[in-house]
Amino acid sequence: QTIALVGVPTDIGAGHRGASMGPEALRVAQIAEKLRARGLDVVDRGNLHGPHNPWLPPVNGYRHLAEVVAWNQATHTAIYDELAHGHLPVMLGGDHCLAIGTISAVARHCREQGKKLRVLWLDAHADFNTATITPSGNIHGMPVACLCGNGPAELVRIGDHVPATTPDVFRQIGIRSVDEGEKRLVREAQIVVHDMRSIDEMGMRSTMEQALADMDGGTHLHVSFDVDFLDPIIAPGVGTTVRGGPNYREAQLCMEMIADSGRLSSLDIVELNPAFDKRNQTAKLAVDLVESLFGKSTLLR
Ligand code: DIR
Ligand code: MN
Ligand code: MN
Ligand code: MN
Repeated sequence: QTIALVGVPTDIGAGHRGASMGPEALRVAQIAEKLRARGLDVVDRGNLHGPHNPWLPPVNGYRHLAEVVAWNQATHTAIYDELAHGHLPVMLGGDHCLAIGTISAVARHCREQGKKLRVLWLDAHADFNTATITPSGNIHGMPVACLCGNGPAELVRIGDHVPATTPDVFRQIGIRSVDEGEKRLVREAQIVVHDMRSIDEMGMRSTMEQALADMDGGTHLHVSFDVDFLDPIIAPGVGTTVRGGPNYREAQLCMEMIADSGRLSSLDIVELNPAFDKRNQTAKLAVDLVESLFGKSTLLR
């Protein structure tokens, strides 16, 4: 199966500038070459295009809504097209608002193919904010809510179906920062959250066994990897660090267990921000983890 890298160079939904440099940082860290070295067929589609970041304050609870819509429409089209051709799309972000485009495309593909969707949301944050409760107006804090139908009409209707998907498809892992109003919405939607306390108590192994349970040959597994999932000691190159995330070994085990499931069918790598990084170390770490996600292990090839 061909892996298609799709760069989406924007920080339109973020609270800091610089995630727009993420796709190039991942290329400099040799994401394509490292996956090819594993015997995988990789094509780099280059970058999508969209509006520049005007860096304005929120309007009615949203920053840059029109620009976020434009970038997500382009992302939806590109990712849907890759899936329709049987390819495995890897979206190189860009900030996490772009998951509205990717996951709406994946959900559409699943409906057409009669597949069951499972989304692993690897993140420090729940990304379930809405216009009324957001502390920032930044739409990268809202993609899960938008995908579940709770957001502005322009974003909620991206794709072919409203809502694009439902809370039950998500498994959130690594969560340790949920805003005051957001907590109640996450509980009410009954999203399955494996927060850091739960990972501390039961370990990454049991966490991932639960998150990957009840999948079968008809399951499309999408991984939305917000790089701020990782502990900032190992991954400083993100805009919104939150201390107390998974360490290197825990992150590796997480990726290895996803690979072992054999169901990985699409991937987002988002929120990498080279402006906060040193010598591209966070991009290199992300690529190292993505190699494990695609099956690299110590003794097997
Ligand atoms: C915060 C930060 N919860 C917000 N969110 C994210 O502004 O909504 N940072 N996603 O990566
Ligand atoms: Mn092909
Ligand atoms: Mn996120
Ligand atoms: Mn995050």
